Amino acid sequence: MERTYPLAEAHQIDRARQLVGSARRILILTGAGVSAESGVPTFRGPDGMWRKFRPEQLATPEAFQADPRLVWEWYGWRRERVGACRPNAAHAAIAHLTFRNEDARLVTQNVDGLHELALEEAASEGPFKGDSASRASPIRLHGSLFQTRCTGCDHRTLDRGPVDVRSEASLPRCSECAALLRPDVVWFGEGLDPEILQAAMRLAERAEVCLVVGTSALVHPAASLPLLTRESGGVVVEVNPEPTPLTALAVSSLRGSAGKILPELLTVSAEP
Ligand code: BJW
Ligand code: ZN
Repeated sequence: MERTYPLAEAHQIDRARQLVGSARRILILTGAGVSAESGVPTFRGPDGMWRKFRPEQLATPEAFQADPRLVWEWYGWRRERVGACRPNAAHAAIAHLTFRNEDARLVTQNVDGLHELALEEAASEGPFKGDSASRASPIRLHGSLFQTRCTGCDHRTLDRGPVDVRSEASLPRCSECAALLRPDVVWFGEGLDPEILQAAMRLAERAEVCLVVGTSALVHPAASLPLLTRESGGVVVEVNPEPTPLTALAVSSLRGSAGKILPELLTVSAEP
């Protein structure tokens, strides 16, 4: 069922447009909400439950150790569901901004690959035709749904295929050492890749504006990045239909859906 959201006040959008439009160094931090209008369920929203499990029960190394078949079944289901989704107007608006301004950088918590697809679409058509999508590649804090990592030798492989979860013996195995493969994502209690986190923290510290889109801002260290921007003298602008722990910190909090607000916020009248 389609949800309706309150509309952000026009004057709030104007103010935020001014802030974002006059900044050069911009960090865009996204969460699951940016993909909600593409049909990807958020983690903590009404569709966030898979069977009777909360994500916190499945996205942990302990859950994988106890029942790898169950965890792979969840990831296989998500791969299939996300694989059928397309980027929405919010992904496109962000892709266009990062192509226009090389100091506007995207840091995402999402593992769905939709930002990358939007960049590819922008590079294959429209005003940014011919640009290399990798020029504006997002920093992925929590990994990818479409990559596996070996539990034995750490070997990583791109994998968009279905997962055979009939038994533990049929689960994906490493081509190098035959150990069990796992989704190459960051689970609760696992450290983020230190280089990736460092890069995101540096961007947060030097950003004039940190634009936070579609995250409940409950999961750290991602949710701490906008604090770094604030502490370094920058401002935080939030886009979310619901208030979050970051709302109090934000100079402007736009209540509404990312697919509606981001094109209004980020699109300039004449693109190069
Ligand atoms: C819309 C919309 C529309 C709807 N438009 N918006 C500091 C304080 C407290 C705790 C900690 C702390 N530091 C670390 C911790 C512990 C833990 C943590 O944060 N726990 C909290 C829950 C309390 N963090 C960790 O464990 C992290 N690791 C770590 O810090 O390690 C330290 C260490 C160092 C060295 C060695 C060992 C350890 C790792 C966190 C990993 C999170 N992983 C997951 C799963 C990824 C894989 C997968 O996808 O399966 O990442 S959990 C899940 O949550 C996923 C998401 O990326 C992440 C954030 O969720 P997100 O994106 O915010 O989604 P939702 O659903 O929560 O929110 C959606 C929002 O969209 C809502 O607000 C809606 O309103 C909005 N929305 N429709 C715009 N149309
Ligand atoms: Zn291996």
